[in-house]
Amino acid sequence: MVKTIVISGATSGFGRSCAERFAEEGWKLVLIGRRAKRLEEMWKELSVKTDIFTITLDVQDRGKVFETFESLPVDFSKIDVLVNNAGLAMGLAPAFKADINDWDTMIDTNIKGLVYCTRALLPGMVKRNAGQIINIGSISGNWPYPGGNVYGATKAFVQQFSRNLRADLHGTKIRVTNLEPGIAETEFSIVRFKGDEERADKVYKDIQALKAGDISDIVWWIANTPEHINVNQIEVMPTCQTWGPLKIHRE
Ligand code: NDP
Ligand code: 8X3
Repeated sequence: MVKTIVISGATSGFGRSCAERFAEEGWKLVLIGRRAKRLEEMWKELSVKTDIFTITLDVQDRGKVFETFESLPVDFSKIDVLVNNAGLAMGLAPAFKADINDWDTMIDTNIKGLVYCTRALLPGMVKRNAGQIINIGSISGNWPYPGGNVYGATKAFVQQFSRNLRADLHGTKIRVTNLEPGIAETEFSIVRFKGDEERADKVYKDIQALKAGDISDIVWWIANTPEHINVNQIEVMPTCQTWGPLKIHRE
């Protein structure tokens, strides 16, 4: 039986790489993103390999998220895996200088968007007593860093939400994982720095950051673990990334 995966944030980075990987393996894809042109290009590229349904959708829009998932075409309506990947960081300013609009956008996307997609698809999974949710958290949900303020806090939410989902799904066959990557070279920093590509490039200068394909490999592995195994959480960093010491301010 061909499986179906929903990937939010499929137009770039981890999401795009997951789409390519799962298409290669013959899964049916439901791809979500705001950039319609990219979705169209991906449909053209990947539909030679598998069946694809693309949805231009902003996951911040609660009404549209529910409407969309309630009206999926029959062939794409039995979702085996949901990858809640759509997300972003905006800015790196300290909390006392950060743009409050950026905070709203991160909360609305990384928390509320993820919650909407989950809530919309979960009843079907429970009814079928089958399914898997793979949330894309971040090391920033585990470890603080200057300027990480609301971004990291949204990812801490994702971690605890993932665990609480497991608690609610006790006794079902539905599995939930929080995958927590460290620094990875995608469009993430271009978005964080609002299109400043020079600043974004500096983030990855002279380092071997994680690649989108590293993460899609892990997503593929999680999705193919035997049904009796639930991977609760996985934190991955590139080897070049480690923790800093605690800082002490001296007068
Ligand atoms: P990219 O910027 O390359 O990809 C982000 C994706 O999310 C895009 O496809 C974008 O599509 C989509 N997206 C953003 N906002 C929305 C929205 N409101 N509705 C629908 N789709 C949306 O970044 P990454 O691939 O790196 O990021 C993917 C996830 O991984 C994010 O949750 C991020 O926080 C997380 N992460 C990233 C790390 C990194 O260092 N790169 C490390 C740890 C976690 P579109 O613009 O078309 O809507
Ligand atoms: C992205 C990783 O460390 O840049 O979630 O916040 S980090």
